[in-house]
Amino acid sequence: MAIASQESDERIAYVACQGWGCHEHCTLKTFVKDGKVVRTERMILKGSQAERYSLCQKGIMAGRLPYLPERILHPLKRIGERGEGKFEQISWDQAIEEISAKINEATEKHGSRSVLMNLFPCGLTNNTTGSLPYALAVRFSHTFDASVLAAPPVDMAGNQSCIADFGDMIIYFHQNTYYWRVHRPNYMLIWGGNPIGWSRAASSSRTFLEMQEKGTKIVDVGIFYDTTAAKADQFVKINPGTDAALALSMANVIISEGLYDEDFLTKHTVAPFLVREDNGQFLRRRDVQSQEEMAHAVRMAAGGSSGISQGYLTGVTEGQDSSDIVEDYVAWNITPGRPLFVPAHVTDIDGCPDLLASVTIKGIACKTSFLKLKEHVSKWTPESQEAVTGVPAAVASKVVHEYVASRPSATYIYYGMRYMNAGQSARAVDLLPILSGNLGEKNGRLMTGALGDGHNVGLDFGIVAPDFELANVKGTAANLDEVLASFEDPEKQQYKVFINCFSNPVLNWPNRQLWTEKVFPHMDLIVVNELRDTDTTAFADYVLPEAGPFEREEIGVPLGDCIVHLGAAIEPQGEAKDPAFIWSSIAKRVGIGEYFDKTNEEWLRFKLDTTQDPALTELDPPVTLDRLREEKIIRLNVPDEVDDCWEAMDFITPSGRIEFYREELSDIGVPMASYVPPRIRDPRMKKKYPLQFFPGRSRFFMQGQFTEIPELRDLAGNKSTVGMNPATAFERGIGEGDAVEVFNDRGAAQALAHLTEALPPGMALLWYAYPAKDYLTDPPTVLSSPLGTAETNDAFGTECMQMRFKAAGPIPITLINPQCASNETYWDDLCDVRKLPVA
Ligand SMILES: Nc1nc2c(c(=O)[nH]1)N[C@H]1C(S)=C(S)[C@@H](COP(=O)(O)OP(=O)(O)OC[C@H]3O[C@@H](n4cnc5c(=O)[nH]c(N)nc54)[C@H](O)[C@@H]3O)O[C@H]1N2
Ligand SMILES: Nc1nc2c(c(=O)[nH]1)N[C@H]1C(S)=C(S)[C@@H](COP(=O)(O)OP(=O)(O)OC[C@H]3O[C@@H](n4cnc5c(=O)[nH]c(N)nc54)[C@H](O)[C@@H]3O)O[C@H]1N2
Ligand code: SF4
Ligand SMILES: [Mo]
Repeated sequence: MAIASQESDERIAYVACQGWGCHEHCTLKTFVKDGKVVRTERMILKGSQAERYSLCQKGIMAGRLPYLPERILHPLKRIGERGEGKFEQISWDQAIEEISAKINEATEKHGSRSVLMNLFPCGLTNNTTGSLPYALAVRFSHTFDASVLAAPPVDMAGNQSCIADFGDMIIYFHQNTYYWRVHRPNYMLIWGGNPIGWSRAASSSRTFLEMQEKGTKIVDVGIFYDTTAAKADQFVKINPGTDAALALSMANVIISEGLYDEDFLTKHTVAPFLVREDNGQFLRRRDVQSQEEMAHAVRMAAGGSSGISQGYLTGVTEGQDSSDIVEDYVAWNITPGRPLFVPAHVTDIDGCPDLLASVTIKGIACKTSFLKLKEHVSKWTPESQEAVTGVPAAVASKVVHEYVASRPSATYIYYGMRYMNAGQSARAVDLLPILSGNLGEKNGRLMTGALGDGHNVGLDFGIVAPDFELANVKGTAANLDEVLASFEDPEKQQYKVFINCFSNPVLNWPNRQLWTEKVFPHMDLIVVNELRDTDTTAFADYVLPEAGPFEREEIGVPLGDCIVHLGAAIEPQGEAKDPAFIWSSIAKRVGIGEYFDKTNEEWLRFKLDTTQDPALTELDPPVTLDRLREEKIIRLNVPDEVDDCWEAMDFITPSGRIEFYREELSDIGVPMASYVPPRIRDPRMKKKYPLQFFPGRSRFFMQGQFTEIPELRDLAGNKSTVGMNPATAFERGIGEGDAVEVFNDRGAAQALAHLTEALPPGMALLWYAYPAKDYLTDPPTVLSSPLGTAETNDAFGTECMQMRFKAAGPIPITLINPQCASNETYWDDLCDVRKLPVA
């Protein structure tokens, strides 16, 4: 019975996996012995979905993270040049004193907004339910009135398409792929991304494979033969960045062959609404009725008129007055032909709208947005798209016909389309579930960028502040291009202090030179709050060691249905401190101590005691920290069913409907999804650099994390390689294992060649996430475009963010996770490869 007694010495704690940024949100059942983590296992929750968790290799190895040599154990002060990575160990007192003094100095000279905070939380565990490191950093920015750097342009395909089509992104990001294990579709279109066995390596991979086993056909649209393609029933290989052309041709098939769901389009989309030919705006009641007519309509409604012909004579919904109705949308009744007025957020139209109407009312020529879409997509047929996408016409036609005929069919768009035109590509793919009505099917739906935490339980995301009036929230958002512009113009807000928390921009926010040469030299102080040595800490003046997920106590709602006591598995290593210590210490010395009067534990109690969310407040006995410490996992008061964000079909777009036609975008020429060639297809550029540069994410790392764990490094091959099709290599005289240089005008990186038929000719793939110190020369991202600058901004990106802020209403910008108004171009740069001379 030695085994039993050995086991009885072990303590169990639950810890959020540090690879949480893969959006699987796995939680590690962590076994602790003699104060050390010995192993991690998957965790079993409570309720009908208790078994939904799995772990990937990273979760199984995560217990190594606290003990790695790269771990930062003490506060550090730079002694070498920035970038050299030479530091001395100092005391917390000295670190806090010196940092605070510099913040005060910058504030005196340039105002508190000269403090620029990078708070991008993707790589932070428990980020979607308001973990304390995030919440307190945000609280600091709000109380200090600092500038918060708008998040880097990542994952823009889903961000922009959700904003344009459905009003915002966050609502749709809480979806979990587990949903499809319960509501299995007949057909699954995975478009742009590599979820199976790679980017969604745990529960989601299981979902897809289980679905397939039960009969769902999986079709994957991608550019190379990745792990998802290998598992799919059909792989559709497409030329990089050309997805909109294929998707628009499929939309054309659905419309021209009458395969669309008229009822769905009429109720839930802007399809019936007339658009003015003169200005591209939706026709409004004020355009066709006089003040008098509208006032009359309101009176009629108030008097309880007969109801016959209501649409024409009154069309006034209960509760509307003459000031609301001016904005009503206008549809066209089939017989008799007459306008139908439709207020925003009303689904049932009183009449029989003609989806294909083209009419002139009061001298204004109009067409329905559906007719406009029909005309817009008509140039893209399965045949015409072939030259652009490389997808044979017969394949395009077969896929769309099967997708429609297999209803309910589902669509999963992930983030693989990382090109300047990503938002347009994803909007085009959105048309398939919208037009076919599969979006309205319980066993169909669309997932775009699912963050995966299901029921969105409000534990005060990002602010820890029911004590806080929204009006008191200070601070502002700053785009990187504004920051860069400020260096050229002393009249503008100057930025002098850079505080970076839980992200690694020098590695992950291309390009590297942007930070090291353009931003950092202007900063009087760079503070990095980290767990480990990174490419960004190398440039810090001070590094503050934070207690990691195993070490600090937290509460979290990993998948939306259970609240879990997290962390506190082991003591903080070295002198690492919890976030309450770090932020309170600085706050006291920069004049905002009153807002930071609690310890980590007190914040957790406060958070639980003040929450207003019925998922928690209606539990009996109430969830206190003591109860949670005891029970570890408590089932929340949420429905047993998986969360379904599409259920209500009420959208926060201006019309309350799905807006595949967006009037705000008509002035910039893209009211509807359009094919815009990606930059890598520009013939002039291609002449100079013929290959697509693809710095992709590694299977065994989570962005820049896990790269130090020896076992995972071994799995990943221990070094970055340049993947190439043999034909591409042969043209350049390159063989397997040759040392090569990948280069373009921005820079060059060296690695060994790896030849593989899995990649199409014309690309060079580097798994990018190894730190700079692993390369003999520069790391690969020196070749990438500088994201978030004028080079990657455009009118569409800017307009998307404007629409997002407008939809959010009066909420302070820093509370809605401001994101760069630019596009991501991770795969949208060109390069060439040459063999290096043998040394
Ligand atoms: N192992 C691991 N998992 C991760 C991460 C990690 O670093 N490592 N990172 C996490 C994060 S932050 C994110 S955002 C997600 C991203 O996860 P995904 O979106 O799934 O992955 P990406 O690496 O962006 O996408 C790469 C895939 O996109 C496809 N692709 C590339 N270009 C095109 C194109 O033009 N058209 C189409 N249709 N497909 C194309 C390729 O076939 C390629 O396999 O992964 C998360 N999961
Ligand atoms: N070339 C290239 N670049 C890319 C991508 C790509 O595919 N190719 N993918 C892009 C995408 S989609 C994303 S989302 C971004 C991700 O970019 P990042 O968010 O920068 O990604 P990570 O490498 O996960 O960085 C998270 C950092 O936070 C630290 N950290 C983790 N937990 C804590 C904590 O509790 N406290 C503190 N203080 N620190 C913590 C980790 O040690 C790690 O260094 O990268 C983007 N960059
Ligand atoms: S890295 Fe692996 S174990 Fe960790 S959350 Fe992602 S899938 Fe789960
Ligand atoms: Mo991401």
